[in-house]
Amino acid sequence: MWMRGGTSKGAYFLKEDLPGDTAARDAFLLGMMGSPDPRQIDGMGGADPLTSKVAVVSRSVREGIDVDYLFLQVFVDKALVSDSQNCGNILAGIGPFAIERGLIMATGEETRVSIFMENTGQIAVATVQTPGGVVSYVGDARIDGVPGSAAPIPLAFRDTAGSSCGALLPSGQACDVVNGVRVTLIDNGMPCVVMKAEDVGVTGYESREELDDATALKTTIEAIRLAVGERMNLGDVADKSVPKMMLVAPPRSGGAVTVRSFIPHRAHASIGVLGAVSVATACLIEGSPAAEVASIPAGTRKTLSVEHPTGETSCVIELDEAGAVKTAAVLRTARKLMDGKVFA
Ligand code: NQM
Repeated sequence: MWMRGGTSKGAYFLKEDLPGDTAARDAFLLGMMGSPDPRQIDGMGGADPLTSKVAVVSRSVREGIDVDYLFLQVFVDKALVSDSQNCGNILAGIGPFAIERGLIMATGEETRVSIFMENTGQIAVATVQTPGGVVSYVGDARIDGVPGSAAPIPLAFRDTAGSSCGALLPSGQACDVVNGVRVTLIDNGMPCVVMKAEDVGVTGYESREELDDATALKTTIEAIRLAVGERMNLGDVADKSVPKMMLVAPPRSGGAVTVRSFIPHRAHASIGVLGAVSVATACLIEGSPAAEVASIPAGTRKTLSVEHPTGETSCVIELDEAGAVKTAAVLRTARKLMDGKVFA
């Protein structure tokens, strides 16, 4: 099934429909998307990392969990399929897909789907609109980066700290200096390197196109990315889609912070879901470069609006008494686009 999940788009498969052998599976997915090729002309991919994504879904045998979800990033211009990250946008389509495929039954007007994210071993709970026991994609929820409106799919995350890096702050510090730039190495669901845009010579208000054309900037931040892989417990990250590079600046539209993200080589049209949660978390850490530019609302349950090139993503973050993040939630939508047979 081809679906839009949040601001991403990709193929959703039942696990049993794909080759069990990883090499055979990856060869099939590369052929299906038309990779490697910057235009993906001989496949289904949209010549953009955000539209070259795959979800592999199966019924879960884990206690209290409905389905298992493995996310795979099919690189556009490299013969590479990576399971090194989650995707919170594609996650938005998992609940509807699981219900459509009969992996779980709708339970009423709304169906809560608990999802084990295999990439990092964490759990997300999606609430899907199911009036009359059938998935509804129609509704009034709007998310920036997607035209029009659709049925709301709130996603709630728990225990995302250290999802891939083993700790929220894998270096143990709020601020590290890498190649002369002050950064926060952080993972609250997505490994990210958060730095002030001005520290790498940009404003943080550039468009996606301007950033994609900024060759010198890309060279600077890629050097930082390669330098921090080991420090983030990610090993050699040359062929990995993480960590994401996040350039922050003061908010301009009443939000908490402005971000321009690289995922990791192309600029994001908006921001990833768990990327947004990780940046919002960085804003709450005393001594971090992000905290210096952010405007933080009061209270232990905060809505942090993360401004990005095409609008904003609101993260609802709940803190415990010690000030640590307890839960994070983000509103997404999804839409079924096509159901059929795809060829590699
Ligand atoms: O951060 C893009 C996206 C993502 C990932 C990326 C995502 C997340 O926008 O959870 O959603 O960072 O590669 O789909």
